[in-house]
Amino acid sequence: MNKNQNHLFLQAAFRRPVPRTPVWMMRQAGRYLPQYQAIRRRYDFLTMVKTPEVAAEVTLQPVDVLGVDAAILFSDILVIPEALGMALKFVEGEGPRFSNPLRSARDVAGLRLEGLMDRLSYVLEAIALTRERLADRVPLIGFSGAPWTLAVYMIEGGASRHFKTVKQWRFAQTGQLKSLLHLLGDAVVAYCRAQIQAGAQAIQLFDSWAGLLDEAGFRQLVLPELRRIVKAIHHPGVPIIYFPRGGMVWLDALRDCGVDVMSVDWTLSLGRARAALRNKMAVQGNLDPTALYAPPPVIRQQVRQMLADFGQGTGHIANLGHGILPDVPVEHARAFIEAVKEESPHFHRSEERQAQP
Ligand code: 1CP
Repeated sequence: MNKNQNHLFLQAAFRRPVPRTPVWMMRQAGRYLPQYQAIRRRYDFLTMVKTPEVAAEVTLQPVDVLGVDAAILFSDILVIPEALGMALKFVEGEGPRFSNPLRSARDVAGLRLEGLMDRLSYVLEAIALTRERLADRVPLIGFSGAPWTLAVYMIEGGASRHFKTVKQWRFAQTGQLKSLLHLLGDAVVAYCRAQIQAGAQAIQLFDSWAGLLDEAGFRQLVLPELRRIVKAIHHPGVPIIYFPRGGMVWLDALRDCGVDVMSVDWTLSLGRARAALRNKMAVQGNLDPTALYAPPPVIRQQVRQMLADFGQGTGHIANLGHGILPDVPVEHARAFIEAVKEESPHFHRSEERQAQP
């Protein structure tokens, strides 16, 4: 196998020339895969996450079944709050729940940062085992929730309709929220550094609830922690990806946040995202995940549009604009991956033509 091809994802993340656009999908290790469901029937979700053998196996499934250009560790963003001392449960058909959501400054003070990585050692073991099994076929992405998104779950206790409690903190208990975000920043730094040490070849920071904030809140509460984290976890050759879902209106403010790749949701075309970022970093994304319910010919046409929206040049990692949905047919996921692989070389060939004198 061509070694250079294997690292398309890393090349594109650093905006080096690539023969085609690399592609993977957020939440690619998950319920839409029958191979995942078969294992999931035997274990509950947290047991899977905490058993390195199982986590490694599930991480490899989309690489084997779909031929994606990167693997992402099978885990969850909520393992940090759990390791800080919060009781986490995944309720069938409902999602994650904390039985003791944060309610006061005292609750924040009770979170245990000390010894955090001892309690998360299963993640590092899973990374080492996955790297071994991957044998360098494709790079392995490690990840963490960003502080704001972690705080949303820790304060709300789970998914929420109006996010009243966390908004209450944002407007009426800002100091308390800031100290929580700072503590989470420290946790994210320790966690990401350890993942890189263990073998993660890229880090994605998921800020899935960025879009709940107002602009002043985003600037005051999210950006400073993001900059601090990015500086602290920087490691040569390991790109950092940031995914602020719903935060596309703030891309201009994110231009100088220091990440290598901005993960773009489906609301903004890649061309406009690139312009807002002044071409300072690579972009990842951004097909609407619900487009995968459409028949494969429509998926292919949408992929062509996405590639055309990005335009000429390197620095695009194809992905969805958010995670793949659990009831998408596997054949449609495959159609997405194959369409990127087959359609994108045309864009890269014209780039070569342009480069010739
Ligand atoms: O029932 C099951 O089998 C569990 C479903 C599931 C899965 C497969 C959950 C529960 N988490 C995961 C894996 C997961 N979560 C990965 C694995 C790697 C991959 O394939 O991408 C990753 C990266 C995550 C990250 C994650 N968890 C995010 C950020 C990304 C996003 O989608 O916004 C968030 C918000 C979570 C919380 C979470 N965990 C699980 C669910 C159903 C949720 C969302 C809850 C909600 O709707 O608020």
